[in-house]
Amino acid sequence: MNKKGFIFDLDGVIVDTAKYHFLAWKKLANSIDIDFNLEQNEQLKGISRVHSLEKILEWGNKTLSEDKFMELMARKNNDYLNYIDQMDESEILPDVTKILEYLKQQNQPIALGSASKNARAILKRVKLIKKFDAIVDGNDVSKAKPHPEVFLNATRALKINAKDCVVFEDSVAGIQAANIANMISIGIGEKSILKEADFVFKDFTEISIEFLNKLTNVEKKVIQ
Ligand code: B16
Ligand code: MG
Repeated sequence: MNKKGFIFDLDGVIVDTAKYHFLAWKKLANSIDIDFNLEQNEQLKGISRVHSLEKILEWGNKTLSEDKFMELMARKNNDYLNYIDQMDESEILPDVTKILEYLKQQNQPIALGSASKNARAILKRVKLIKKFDAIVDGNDVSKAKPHPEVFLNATRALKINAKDCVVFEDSVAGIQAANIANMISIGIGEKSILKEADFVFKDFTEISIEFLNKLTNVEKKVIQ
């Protein structure tokens, strides 16, 4: 079996933390008289914390001083951390552990490529941190997805060429980042949303061992 780099996004792929981001952003937005709904939360998936608050302020037609902006970001994150503190292994999405264990058993390098600055804390809470050979998160990058920086850093950490990497992502921006980096992009979610992905699965229960084996033998350009 050829060596590939398997790169996983975190939120929406390994765990569903979007619901906690939603609760924390809603509380924050409402506290400054801005409405915030689930549809807007969808648009924040894969987007950094700074860009998320910028978008919320834009939706609410508000501008803030830099100090206030930083204070609100810290407040949101504190709330979010309270939710994370309650997380455990039961929050790992279906069949994620099975897939990680299979790849590990096959000695395939595994990395995390997430926009979240809380990625390490979350992986520790759900006890998956040891499964990753490299972790690249929001603390390690300056350019947000769809810029491929996060995934390119992961390939460097794994010492695998970008063209030999596979990315699992739930956000449109993340799929675009993988495609720009010429990596095989696998969407986790809805086909109608993740149109640009090379493959889309509803979740990991739909991904077979045969499919993973096939991935290790092909490059992006030849895969159909
Ligand atoms: P934090 P991912 C992203 O994680 C989330 O999808 C996005 O909603 C969030 O704003 C971003 O992380 C930053 O998170 O506030 O924890 O630094 O999907 O790239 O794993
Ligand atoms: Mg995500």
